[in-house]
Amino acid sequence: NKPRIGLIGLGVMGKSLALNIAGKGYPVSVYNRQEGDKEKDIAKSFASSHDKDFRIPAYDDLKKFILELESPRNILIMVKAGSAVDAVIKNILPYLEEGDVILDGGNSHFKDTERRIAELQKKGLEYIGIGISGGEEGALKGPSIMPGGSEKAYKRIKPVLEAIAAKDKNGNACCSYIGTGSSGHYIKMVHNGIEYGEMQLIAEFYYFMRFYQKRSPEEISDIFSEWNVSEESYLLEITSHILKRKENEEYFIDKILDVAGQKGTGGWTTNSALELGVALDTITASVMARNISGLKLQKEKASELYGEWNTGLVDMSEKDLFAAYKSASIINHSIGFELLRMASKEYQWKLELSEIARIWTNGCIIRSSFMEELVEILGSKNEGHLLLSSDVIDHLNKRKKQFTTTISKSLEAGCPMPVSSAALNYFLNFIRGNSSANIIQAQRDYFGAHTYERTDKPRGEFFHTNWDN
Ligand code: NBP
Repeated sequence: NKPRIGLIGLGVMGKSLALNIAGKGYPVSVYNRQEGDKEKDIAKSFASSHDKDFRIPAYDDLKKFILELESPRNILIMVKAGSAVDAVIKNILPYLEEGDVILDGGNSHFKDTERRIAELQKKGLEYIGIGISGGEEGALKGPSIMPGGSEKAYKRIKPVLEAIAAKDKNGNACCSYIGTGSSGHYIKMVHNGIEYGEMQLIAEFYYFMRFYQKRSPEEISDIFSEWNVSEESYLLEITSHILKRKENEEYFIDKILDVAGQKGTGGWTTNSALELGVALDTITASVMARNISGLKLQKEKASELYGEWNTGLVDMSEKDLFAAYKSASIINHSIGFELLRMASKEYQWKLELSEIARIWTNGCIIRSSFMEELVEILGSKNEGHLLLSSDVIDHLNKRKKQFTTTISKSLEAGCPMPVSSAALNYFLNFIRGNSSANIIQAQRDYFGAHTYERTDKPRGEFFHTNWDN
């Protein structure tokens, strides 16, 4: 008896997931709201355009849609995160019965998921927050799926989720029960944070090669293709494709306005790191880089006022650039996984980091050969910071000179490298046994009597100095 999924929200992701579910032989019914003068009957026209392949019952009447799903129901919500999810829950609640499960497959904020779990539990309903990554194509062909919440409820729909998920190199589903509460949505948020960092890193190396080495998009595309051989990465691969594209003999990339959008998950990751007191340099820098890109008019004015800061062509080999890119990317991943480690402790989720890396090896946007490596590294009982693991130390040590020289030369030439330089700064800060923080502690004690610990006394003992004497 295969569990039926009732899917609400036939946007980009909802449509692809419905087809994926039907294609794997699981029954699925669909509903989409009818709004104003929009195309009539979104659900029915979707179902009829695929009726040669699948029979997908489609509804424009919410009550009928819910009541015709056999109990206990499995309702997958695929709508815009935020108030739309609450609106859908409010609208379906009157028709639900104890034991029904609501699955939220959107990018909901983990705290919203936590609140919804608590509210729905009181009504005898289960709620599963599912992180889904892979975009439109992934949703259709096999995304990476990160379900968190009630394990009992998860087990009921596990066969469907495993069937539609991408498969790792051993043929296992890139879908795994993450943990209780909002852990599924939390790790999807951090996945997106790492993704922000990786995207910005590639953008920085493109920008450097394009404007500080005067290479054409085509040449850079070839370089990214080469890098993609040693460091297979979905984001490198698609950027290489992007850079090859032309429109009327001109590079298409030059037709795209350089103002970056964002839907929030990167910033949420930064907020969470601030709440937990975790350093998140690269991911935060990537969010800020998107924010600065929005100051388009002021940036154009500033470029006139400050004149050319570009000191000319920078002679640097593709090998050196790759070494710097790879180092920064390793540090960006380490920072993301460190946040997961600390969040797992704080929220008592018992996250299995190696398993999380495994379900990120395929289907999702940050899949790469390094993610494959991380499955092993994180699985070898590494309990601490990833930067302390021997494989990562080897990676970074052998590229030390190329990393520091590349970043300092590019900055010297006037090229903005927000994430690459944040990675280098984080790393340099991390690998020094001492730091400048004693000055901070002295300053805090000086003006605010905040006290400090002493190097010649045990940790936990606090002292104050009367600095006027
Ligand atoms: P779309 O914008 O393509 O579709 C949004 C859907 O939400 C539409 O079906 C829309 O109905 C429905 N909706 C909205 Br908006 N407000 C609603 C409301 N108040 N009541 C009922 N339905 C409502 O989004 P999408 O790209 O499919 O994304 C869906 C979720 O998946 C989001 O949380 C997104 O962040 C997440 N996600 C997206 C991607 C991606 O690559 N696109 C990847 C991973 C996760 P309508 O048609 O009537 O407006």
